[in-house]
Amino acid sequence: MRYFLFAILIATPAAAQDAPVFSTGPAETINPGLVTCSGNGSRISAVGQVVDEAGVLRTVPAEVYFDSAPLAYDLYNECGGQTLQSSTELNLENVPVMDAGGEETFTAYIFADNYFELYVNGTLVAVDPVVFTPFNSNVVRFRADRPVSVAIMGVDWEENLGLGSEDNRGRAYHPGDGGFVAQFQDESGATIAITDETWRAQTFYTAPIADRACLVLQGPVRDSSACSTEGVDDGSGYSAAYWDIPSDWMLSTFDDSDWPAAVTFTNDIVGVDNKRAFTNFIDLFDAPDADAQFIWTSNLVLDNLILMRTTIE
Ligand SMILES: [Ca+2]
Ligand SMILES: [Ca+2]
Ligand SMILES: [Ca+2]
Ligand SMILES: [Ca+2]
Repeated sequence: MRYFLFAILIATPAAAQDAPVFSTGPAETINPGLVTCSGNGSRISAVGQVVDEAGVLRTVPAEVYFDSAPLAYDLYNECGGQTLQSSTELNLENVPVMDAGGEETFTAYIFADNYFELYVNGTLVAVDPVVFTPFNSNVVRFRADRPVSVAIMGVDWEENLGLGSEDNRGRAYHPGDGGFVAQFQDESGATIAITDETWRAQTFYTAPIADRACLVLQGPVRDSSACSTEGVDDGSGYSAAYWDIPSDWMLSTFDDSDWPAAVTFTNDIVGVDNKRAFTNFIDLFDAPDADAQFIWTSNLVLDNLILMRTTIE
C-alpha cells in the first residue's frame, strides 16, 4: 500500500507540467532576418526552428507577429526610423491611436532589450519595429476601457538560434541579456502605471543550458540562477528548455496568479547608459515621481522568451 501511494505522488500531473522539454544544439534558420537594417550596431534578426525531445517543433527565439501586426511608433530608431533627441520633440498627435475596444486613450513609452509585442485587453496593439539591435524605443497610443489588462511578450533575441547566444565580447557563444521598461500615461499625461515588481513574469524559453541539472523547478518557479552564463568559444552542444505557452495568456481573463512576481534590474545591470534610445528619454523612463524599473524574470541572461502581465485599474 505504501508503495502504491508513493507511485501516485510522484506521478501527479502538476509535476509533469512544470518540467520543461529540451532541445540540444542549433536550430535551423527558417527566416534569415525579420528586419533589414544597416544601422549602427545592427544584428541580424533571424528566426529558427528545432524539434525538441518530445518531437514538438519549436520556433526560436519566439514565434512573432512582426510581419502582420502594427509596428510601434518610433521614439528612437536608427534602423530607418525617426531619432528624437528628447521627448519635447514628440508630437503625440502624430502617433496613431490603436483600438483595443474602449473610450479612454492611453499612451505607453517603451524600451525593450530586444523585442516586445504589446497586448491590451487581449488585442495585439503594437510590436517592436527593431527586433534585435540597434537598440530602439517606442511610443504606443491606444483606446481601451478600464481595467486595462496589459500583456507583453518580451524576447531577448539571439544569433545562435536555439542556443540563446550571440557573438559578443570575444566569444562566439555569449549569452546576451534582456530587459523591459515602460511607463503608461492617461490622456492628461499623468502616469498611471510603470514597470515594477507588482507585474508578473514567466519564462517559456531558457537557453543556453550547459548542464540541465542546474535548473531548479518548483511549482511555477523556473529558476536557472545556478546555470552558467559564461560565454564560450563552442556552445553548439548546449541545450535549451521550453515550456508551452498557454494559448490564452494575453487575455484579460487569464489567471496569472501563480506566475512569479517580475524581478527589477537597475539601468547599470541592463547596461543602457550608452544607449540613446534610452538616455534621450530619461524624463520618461527615470521620471523622479514615477521611476519605471527594468523588469524581467529571475534570470535576465538565460530567460529569453518571457511573458509579462499587469492590470491598470
Ligand atoms: Ca527593439
Ligand atoms: Ca539582448
Ligand atoms: Ca527607470
Ligand atoms: Ca539571453
